[in-house]
Amino acid sequence: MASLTGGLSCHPLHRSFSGSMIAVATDSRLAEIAAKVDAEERLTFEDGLYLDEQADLLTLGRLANQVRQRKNGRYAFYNTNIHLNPTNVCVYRCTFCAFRSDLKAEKGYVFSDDMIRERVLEAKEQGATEIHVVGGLHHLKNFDWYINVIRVIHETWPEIHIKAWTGVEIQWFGHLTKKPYDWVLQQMMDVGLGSMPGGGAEIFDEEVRSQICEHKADSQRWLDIHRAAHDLGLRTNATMLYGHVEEARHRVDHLCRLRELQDDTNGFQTFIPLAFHPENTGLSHLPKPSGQMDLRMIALSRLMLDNFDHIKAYWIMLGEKTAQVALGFGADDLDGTVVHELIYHDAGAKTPEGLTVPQLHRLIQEAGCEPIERDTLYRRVIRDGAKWTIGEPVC
Ligand code: V47
Ligand code: SF4
Repeated sequence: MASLTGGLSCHPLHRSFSGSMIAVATDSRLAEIAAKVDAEERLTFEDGLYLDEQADLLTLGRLANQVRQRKNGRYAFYNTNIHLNPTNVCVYRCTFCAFRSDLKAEKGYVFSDDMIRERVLEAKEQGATEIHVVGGLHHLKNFDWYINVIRVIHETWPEIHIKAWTGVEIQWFGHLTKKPYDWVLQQMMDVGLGSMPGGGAEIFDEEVRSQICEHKADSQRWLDIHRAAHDLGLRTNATMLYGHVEEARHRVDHLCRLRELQDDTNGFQTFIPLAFHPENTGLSHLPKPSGQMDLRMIALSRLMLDNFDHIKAYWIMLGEKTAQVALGFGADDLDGTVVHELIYHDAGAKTPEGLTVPQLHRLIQEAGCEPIERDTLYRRVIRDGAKWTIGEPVC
């Protein structure tokens, strides 16, 4: 008969909970890393690689949870938000993308000003504090068209925070206008841009990038754009797309490059590991990342990104169940109510199109955490019936 600790412990990635304690006691390398986590010391690239390739899930989770508790206690954040993807027509052809459309394809769409206004009024009706705006790089739309998207949102409802445009889109606007990134960003801020989401980062390694998103902004440009945004006082997020053709060394390298920039600017708010969804993409022959991998990426990110305040378990792509468990593996944020998400649903995500606040509360409370509604900038949202006000930063 298999012993309680030994049944699954033959492979280091499959240890039981008590096996996780034994792992630290018997694996001197893991013990060394655990001691660094205890002492709040920075982990090296080699530490990260060891954790990614060798550590069992429960040890990873236990260490990551230790950091999460230190930074955010029992709090688990969410926000009330809505998505707007103003066009899916895109000049690029990232192999992992199911959302994009060719210019003349039947699937292609472009939002009119009225459609944008309607979406904003829907957000207002739902009490959303944030609108998340990203889309394709349309062959025929000029910079003014993208400026107009932000202007229309802001004029329709100035109170809503506009989190818009990935680094890839900002790079495209630079290409269209032949102006530097800080000029492009300033123009957007002048019409209402409040912060930037973390998309477009994918995997920074140039070789991997050439396989999955050959032509779009390279890693240095993505990092330069986020640096320029931080220098202008814009807060931004960062992501990493995992579970496709990359290897552990690429993931750890990605996290180290982000950590380096954050050391300089402290402008990133949250990191979101994004699980690859293969359906309807050019990589549909690949399997979806497993639950094991999803939790490992949350935990690894929490441990490597010691200078990031928040790690987001984006429930839309992880599924509610894994996102809930991730709150005990290093994540402290679930993103939000997320109405009208298209990028993952086009790629086969089976999650609902949105969650209600009571549903988010239940997920968080069952995980033993305290739900805190935040705005985009991690300030507490105080609700009084249909009205809301913004309080102090939570942590
Ligand atoms: O850059 C595209 C990814 C990103 C697929 O900042 C895919 O708060 C998996 O960045 N499978 C856009 N991923 C979404 C994004 C995001 C999401 C939620 C919150 C925030 C934030 C940012 O989605 C893209 C790409 O990395 N993506 N296609 C796919 N098939
Ligand atoms: Fe275009 Fe973005 Fe899709 Fe790449 S991920 S094809 S840039 S919409």
